[in-house]
Amino acid sequence: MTVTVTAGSPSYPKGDVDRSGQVENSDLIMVARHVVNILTLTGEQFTLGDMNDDKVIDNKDIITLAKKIVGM
Ligand SMILES: [Ca+2]
Repeated sequence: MTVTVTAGSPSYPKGDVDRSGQVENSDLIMVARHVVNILTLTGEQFTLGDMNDDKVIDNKDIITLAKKIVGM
């Protein structure tokens, strides 16, 4: 028997910027790149990276995301 799970509208955990299903170092790198203007996060990725929902991605979000990754 094969069970196929189809997510109609997938939702990702806060901080999962690359939408891999896990909050990990690669997400932190993307947020850091956004902060230093190497990368521009938009739409859902921006929302996922804006850890404190203040509509700005800055150092505070990097710190919050880093703490989440290391389990603090
Ligand atoms: Ca923020």
